[in-house]
Parts: sequence; C-alpha cells; structure tokens
Amino acid sequence: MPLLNLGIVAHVDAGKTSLTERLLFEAGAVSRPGSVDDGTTRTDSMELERRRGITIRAAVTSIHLGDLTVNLLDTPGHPDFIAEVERSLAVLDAAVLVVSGVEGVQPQTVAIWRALRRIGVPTLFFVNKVDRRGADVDRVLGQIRRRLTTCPVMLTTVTGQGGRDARVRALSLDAEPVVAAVAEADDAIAGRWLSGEPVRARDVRRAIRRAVRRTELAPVACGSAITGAGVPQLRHILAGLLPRCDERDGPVAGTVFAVDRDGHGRRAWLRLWSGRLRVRDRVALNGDRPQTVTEIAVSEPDGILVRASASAGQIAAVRGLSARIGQHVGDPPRRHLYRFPPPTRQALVEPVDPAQRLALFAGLADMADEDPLVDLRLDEHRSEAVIRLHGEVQKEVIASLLEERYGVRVRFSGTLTACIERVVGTGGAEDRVRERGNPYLAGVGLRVEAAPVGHGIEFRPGIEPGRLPPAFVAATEEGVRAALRYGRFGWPVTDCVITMTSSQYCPRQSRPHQKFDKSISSVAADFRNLAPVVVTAALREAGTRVCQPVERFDVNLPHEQADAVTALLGRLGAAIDGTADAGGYLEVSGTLPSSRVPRIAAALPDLTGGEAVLTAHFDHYAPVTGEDPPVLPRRGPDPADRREWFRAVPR
Ligand SMILES: Nc1nc2c(ncn2[C@@H]2O[C@H](COP(=O)(O)OP(=O)(O)OP(=O)(O)O)[C@@H](O)[C@H]2O)c(=O)[nH]1
Ligand SMILES: [Mg+2]
Repeated sequence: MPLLNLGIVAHVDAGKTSLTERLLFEAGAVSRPGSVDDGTTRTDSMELERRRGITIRAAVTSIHLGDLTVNLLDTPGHPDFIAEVERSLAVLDAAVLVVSGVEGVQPQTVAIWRALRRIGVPTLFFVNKVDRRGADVDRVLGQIRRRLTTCPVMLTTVTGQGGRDARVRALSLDAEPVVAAVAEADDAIAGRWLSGEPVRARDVRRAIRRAVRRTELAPVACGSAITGAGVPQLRHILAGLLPRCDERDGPVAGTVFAVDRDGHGRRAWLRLWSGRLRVRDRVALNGDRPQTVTEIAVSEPDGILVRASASAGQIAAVRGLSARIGQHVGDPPRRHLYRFPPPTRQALVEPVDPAQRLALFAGLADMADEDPLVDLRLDEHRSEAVIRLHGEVQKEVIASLLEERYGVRVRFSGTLTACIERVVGTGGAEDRVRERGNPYLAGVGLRVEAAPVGHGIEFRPGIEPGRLPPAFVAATEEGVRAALRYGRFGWPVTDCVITMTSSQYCPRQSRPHQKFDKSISSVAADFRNLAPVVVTAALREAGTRVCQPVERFDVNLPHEQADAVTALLGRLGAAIDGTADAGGYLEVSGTLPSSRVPRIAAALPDLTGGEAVLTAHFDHYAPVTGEDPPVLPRRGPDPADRREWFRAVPR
C-alpha cells in the first residue's frame, strides 16, 4: 500500500494541530475533531500541551486517503523546539507548511522553510484561518512569493474570507492562473502556454508532480482548520500531487527520530527507509553491538498498534533498542542531515525541596535521553544540574514535566549565555602514587593540546598497550571528560586532544588467606578521581579562552527603516556582511553574539511597525574580546585545588 510520511509544520499557533485534527476527522479516524482550546486533540497528548494549547513534542497519527496511507507528523511551532522540528524533517517524504491567513509569513515560517529547502523536502503551503477576521489570502500568497522566494502555485480560491462561512473551491488545473504559475517552473508547459496552444489538465498535473518532487514548485491551498473549509481540496492535493515514499527492498535501513516512554517503558521511533524489520531481529545502531528488537508497533488509523514487523516507508515504535535520537540502522539515505544548533543559554536547576535532589537527577537523566534539547551536565561531586537551553519556554516545559512525571518541584537560577572554553596551547602534568599527597593508588600523566575548531574532545591512551589494565584507562578517560565539563572559567572545555603519557598502578593483591584487598590494590575509582586533578593542572598550563555563541541573522524589513535598524545592529556589535533587495524589502544579514539577539528581537517590532522578520540561528563560537570573559561560579570541590579535592573526594 502506498505511503506518505507528511510533516505538518509552521510558526507557533498557525494551526498545525487543528489541521491535523481536522484531517483525522475528515478521514473518519475520529468521530469529531478535537480542539486545541479544549485540550482534546490526539497529537497534543502531554498534560502540559493540553493545558498550554501548544505542541512540544512531534507526534504521529495516520489516515487513509483512498489507497494512500498518510502518516501525519504534527510538530511544535515554538522556536525553543526547533530542534524537535528539524529532526522530524529528516524523516519526511513531504511537508505541509501552514501559514496563518491573518498573520501571514512569520519568522519561524521562514526558518522552517529554509530547513525544508536544505533537506530537500517537497512542500505544500496551506494558508489557514480564512474564517478569521483580517484573513487575506492574496496578501499571504504575495508574502510567500517575496519572502520565501519560491514558485508558489495557488490551487484554490476563496469567497467570503474573514467570516465563518468562507468557502473554498478548487481551481481546475488547466485554469489560466494555474498554468501561468506552473509555466514558471516547467519549460514544456511554458512553451505551450506562451505559443497559445491549449494546455491539458493532465499535463499540468504531471508537471506539478515533477516540479514538486524536485522542490522547484510549491502548491498552495487555503482554508480553515476549524470550519473545515478547503480541507477536502487539501486532501485531494495531498493524494494527487505530492510524491509518495519510495518503498525499497534490501537490507533494513532506518533513522531514529524520537525516543519516548509510555506505561510499558522506553520506545525508539524509527523511520524505515528500506527492508523489513521483524520482532526478534538483531540490529546494530551506528554499527555498534547488535541488539534484539522485542516489540514493534506501527502507526495506523486506529492508533499505534503492535505488529510482527514493519516495512520500508513505515514509522515504527520499537522496543528493545537502547537507541538515541539521530542514530541509524543500516545505511539510510539522509544520515548527515541532522544539524542541531547547540543551545545558547544555560541555567542551574534545583529542587525546591533539597531532599528531592536524587529524584531530580533521575528525572532529568530520563528527559535528556528522550530529548536531546535537554543538554544536561550532572555532577555528582558538586551535586548540581546545569541545563543548556534554547529559550524560556523550554524552562517552563522542563519544570512542568518534572513536576508531573516525577513529582519534583524545581526552580531555575538566572539564565546565562552558554559559553565554552577552547584550549589555546599545550600543557602537561603528572601525579605519581604516594607522592605530593596523592591519596589514590593511581599514577597518571596527561598532556593537553589544542585541536581544530569542531574537533571536540579526543582522548588518547598514549601509553604502551597492556601497561595499564583497560578498565583503568577507561576510568581515566571518564575522569578527564568529567573534569573538562568545567574549565578554568567554569565553562565546558572543548576542541582538544588529551594524551596519557604515563601511568602507575598497584596490581590486584591479597593478604594471605584473605580476599581481594582494596587498601593495597588499585581500583577504577582511583583513576577516575585522580584524572581530574591531573588534567586540570595540564589545562592550566595549556591555557583556555572563553568563547561565546555567535548567531547568523537575517532581517527582512521595509527600506524606510533601514537606517534605524542598521544603526541599532551596529550598537549591539553586529557584523553586517550583506544587504540585498528581496521583493521590495531590504534583507540585511550578518553575525551577532547570541547574548544580544534578544535585544534586537525586542526592539524590531517598535522600530519597524511590526514589519520586520528576524531569523537568527547559531553559527559559531568566537572568543570574547574587549571585556573580561564571563566566569561561571563554581560549586563543590575544585580539582585545581589539590588538597581540597583530596579531602572532598576520599579514596
Ligand atoms: N478561526 C480559526 N482559528 C484557528 C484555525 N486554526 C487554528 N485556530 C486556532 O489557533 C490557535 C492555535 O491553533 P493550533 O492548532 O494549536 O496551532 P499550532 O500551529 O498547532 O500551535 P503550536 O503547536 O503551539 O505551534 C487555537 O486557538 C486554534 O483554535 C482556523 O482555521 N481558524
Ligand atoms: Mg500544535
């Protein structure tokens, strides 16, 4: 049976969840459309989603459209959750980009459109809310053409827009405006049309399909997710003009795009690209050790149903695999397309009741596993949890999930821009057994060297193989990585190579007639606890530099306000590297430290009468210059202070 994995994407509140619900209703999958405002939709199933009326997690539902099965992926629209959308995009065959007929093209519309183009997802626009006062489909179509610089083809007309009885009609494919628009993307149609020959609907349909698949043309329909106007026409377009997924035989290939937990435990959500996956199959994720699939459930119109197998094209919820988001089975066609921008802010999270610290850590660890957005730095010695964040709404979501699911009430300390530290030179240090107060039965030498930007942390057991038991090498690496989460200024250290240059240990010994004696034999903890002291000393010698996140921005604004906006950008330290005319608007682009982005975002609406569209996304880290680097205060023992560390972390 043919399949279509269809994403419903848009700026926040454009109507994605309402449209998903309406499509479910019209397909007979639900007996009446659920409502976001009453908290009764199928895809917003989390308590918080229902209460707030926003989507936080992407959710899958399915409908039949004639012979076609469509898996609908409802996605979040709030910019804090863009990574959630981005990882859904990579598993789609096509997307409906919903644009509000009243608000028109909004910043997140532009951001999502760009991501869709980058990944090459065929897209259809749905101009929603034609029943609301102020709706103006032509104006929105103009914005799509100008701001998204695509070739949109309007396939419907609307009468009575702005009121509850707005009606939508499909245009015939051989109608003049349709043919004229398709001619922009298809030479054969253009040739016929320009020479005045009749153009048949059949040929236009074929041309549209071809151009949509190549992402050279985007069909546009309008309607209302609430009244249902235009939804039958939309269904028709979905079934007839969008490319369906290619079902491929061969070895199993799939991409993990979500992880969640239900009453029965953890599930990994997999989009299968080829082959058939069966229960009890042993599969390797990213080429690791194979694991056994213990259950497969597939999204169908009646819900997520347990099945013996799933095949190419399907979306399956799989148990038994300790899979992480972004991992793959076999050889998927789109493996390199994940691009998670790193979170640019961070905050400390603490339980309101100090007795709940362990429960908090456990809850956060679960959440970090399900959601790569929750970038957690747990530290048992400091007993604190730092979360890296994309925005304020995400904070609220984390707090409410912790309370709902784990019964832990939390508070956040003030949010900061999340910096990193990069190593600048080379340094070394060594600690030997029973010297300089070393309480551990371990000796370690480490060298720290700067590595190229983007290299991350590389650990090399540089000593002769076999000189140190592998468990102790692994424990050293663990201690090194833990210590590098806090550099000299308190920020995580990255882009360096750590090499082990020497080692000492006390072999496993027993006193006569006794079992293993820890007091005279090294254990892994000796290495794990000593490594932070050594690597911190080596790092001091190598030196680090604090780097802040810098974003690439684009402001699309009316020409008249150009001077005011560029002056403000200059004052905020932006480097402008391009200005261009974009369909009567001015497009100013450049880079700006993340910490200043909220200020420009807050000032723009007033400066431009709400006309400017700002998009900004993480670009790179750059050294903080011209001011003292920000310092993150330390809590708990500091391995730079040997004596304090040895006392606080006893053997
Ligand atoms: N009048 C009218 N209201 C609509 C329409 N579609 C959605 N709404 C309303 O707009 C609000 C947002 O709708 P949602 O469906 O939650 O929008 P969303 O895009 O899923 O929002 P997020 O998931 O939070 O990004 C709700 O109050 C809906 O009732 C429509 O076609 N007409
Ligand atoms: Mg929603």
